[in-house]
Amino acid sequence: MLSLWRHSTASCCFGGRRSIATIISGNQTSKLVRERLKKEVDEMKVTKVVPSLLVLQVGNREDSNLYISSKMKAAAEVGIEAKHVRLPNTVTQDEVLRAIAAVNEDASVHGLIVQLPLDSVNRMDVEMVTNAVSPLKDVDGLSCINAGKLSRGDLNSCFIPCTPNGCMELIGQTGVSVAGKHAVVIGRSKIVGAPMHDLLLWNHATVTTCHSKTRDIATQVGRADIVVVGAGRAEMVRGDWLKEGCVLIDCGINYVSDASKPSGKRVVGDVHFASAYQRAGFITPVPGGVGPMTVAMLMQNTVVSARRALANAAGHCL
Ligand code: NAP
Ligand code: LUD
Repeated sequence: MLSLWRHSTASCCFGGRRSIATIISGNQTSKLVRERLKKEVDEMKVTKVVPSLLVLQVGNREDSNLYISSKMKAAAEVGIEAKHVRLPNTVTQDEVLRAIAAVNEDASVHGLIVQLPLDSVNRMDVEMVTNAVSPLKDVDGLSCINAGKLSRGDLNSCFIPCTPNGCMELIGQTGVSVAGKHAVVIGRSKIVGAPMHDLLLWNHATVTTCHSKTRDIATQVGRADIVVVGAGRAEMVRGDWLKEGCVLIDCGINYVSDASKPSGKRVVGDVHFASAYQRAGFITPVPGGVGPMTVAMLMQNTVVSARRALANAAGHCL
């Protein structure tokens, strides 16, 4: 449990309440993952295979640029060869599909992701674009083949989406076992909520998934031993919703205006940190929580993909 921080500030015991939460650091946990992967990539060098990743971006969104640059930096650190291809926002869907098909055919690339959202002036069918990525290179785990395997509990033969996979790593850091626990997921998107539900379920939690039509979310959350939030609503989950001592994982990345910052904005999660910190047993911060784990898990999936490609090539030579 190297990456847990017990803050030394005075703990709160008003009215017999327990003390403040332990912070689960994604910055520290992701660093450990990157160090482990670097060793694995170094060991692969004898095989002359260097894991390689291609990140395809459509348009030029500022947030996507930031996330992609973190991915490029992590890849360089681990020893993964990474390429960032940016197509202009005037590109057509056919051109995007052709670019994907070309990478699918290129045996030197082990991982391909299409950064979302697609920032294009033309109509794009996102489902068609994500499904065009070969399931064997789909290191984001967003194609329906990988998502289908995950939903059936076939966890060892699919790529698991990076954000939920990172959340599971962070939950693992707490030492709290998932099996038999009641977990609540807020959100049902293809990239966060739905795969998070599947992962918790197949790790034997009893899972309730909430969404925008769920009535009385606070009551649902109050029953949970483990809460994962991916709603995209700044500071929505309040401390007084929580069961005392729960594990609280905040995927939210929301930019709110803040005149005291040079940029005029700051990033907050989907959890009201100050109140949740008084009640949860473990909590992830934003920034420095789930975000860096998303990047680390992408590196892990890319290394796994390269290893599978190598094993396949060896099989063909026999
Ligand atoms: P999304 O596609 O907009 O999905 C949001 C989900 O939350 C939907 O299922 C929606 O319900 C539900 N929801 C929205 N408002 C709600 C409310 N008031 N109560 C209950 N449920 C509500 O967003 P996403 O891509 O999953 O991302 C969610 C958040 O995570 C965003 O802040 C995003 O920036 C962040 N994110 C972070 C990472 C990371 O690495 N840290 C990665 C991906 C996303 P409906 O289905 O009914 O619409
Ligand atoms: N699309 C992602 N779209 C957006 N935060 C990310 C992300 C790093 N195909 C596809 O990379 O996995 C994806 N695959 N996503 N995201 C969000 C989502 C995608 C979000 C945050 C971070 C990747 C990150 O490193 C830092 C942190 O939380 O500490 C910095 C946050 C900040 O803005 O300061």
